[in-house]
Amino acid sequence: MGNYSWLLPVQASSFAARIDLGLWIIHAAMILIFVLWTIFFAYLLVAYRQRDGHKAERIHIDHWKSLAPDAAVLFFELSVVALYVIPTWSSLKMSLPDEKDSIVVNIVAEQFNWNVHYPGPDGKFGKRSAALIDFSNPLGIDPTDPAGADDFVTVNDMHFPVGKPVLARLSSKDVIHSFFIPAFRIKQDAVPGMVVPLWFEPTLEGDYEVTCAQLCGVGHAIMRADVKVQSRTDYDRWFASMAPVKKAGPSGATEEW
Ligand SMILES: [Cu+2]
Repeated sequence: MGNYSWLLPVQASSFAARIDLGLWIIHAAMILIFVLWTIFFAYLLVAYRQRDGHKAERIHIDHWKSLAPDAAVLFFELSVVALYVIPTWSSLKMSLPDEKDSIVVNIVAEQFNWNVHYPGPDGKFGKRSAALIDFSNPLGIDPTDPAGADDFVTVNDMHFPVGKPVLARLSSKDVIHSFFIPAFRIKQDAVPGMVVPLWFEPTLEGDYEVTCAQLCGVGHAIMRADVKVQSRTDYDRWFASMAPVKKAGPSGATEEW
């Protein structure tokens, strides 16, 4: 895929550039420190090399002065935490977009798939029950709940419109997984027994990759999904085409998704 090359993946969400800034700050600082230390070591090797008329001697070191480089690094790190990390974390993680203005989905991880539960045209999620889970109903949506009648579930295939926040409630059916879309710079653990909210806003139409970032079993490496960011029109067309085709079985249960 053209979205991935030697450097960072394409920036396809509203906060991708901000996350990348942190990566660049840290890398630039590490390169600077590496270069300065290398020059310093090279200087010591030459200045204190073995040669006639010189012999090793114990010299007095001012301990406070010798701590100056460490103090500079510590000052830099605390500055990054205070000026970049805390403000970024609080603005991206401590508040969520309004449900009214967002695409709201439930994302349920399992060995080794990503299930996405869309609420259907009524915008309401039907009740789910673990007892109702089977191959045709991977999330156990309760067919007797009217709110769930138009819900649909996709497996390893998610679609979102460009320029609108996506609010996802992330959970897991079995073990800990981690929802990771490199192009959006979003990564969040899916923990069994917890529903963890996350959000992102896609800013670039295209096809991107979702992977699992937490070793979760033998199929971890193939636990991936496609995320398609579309224009609003294309998204609406896709959404309308996904309305569940219902056939009442003997139990009245929805048989096809
Ligand atoms: Cu996984």
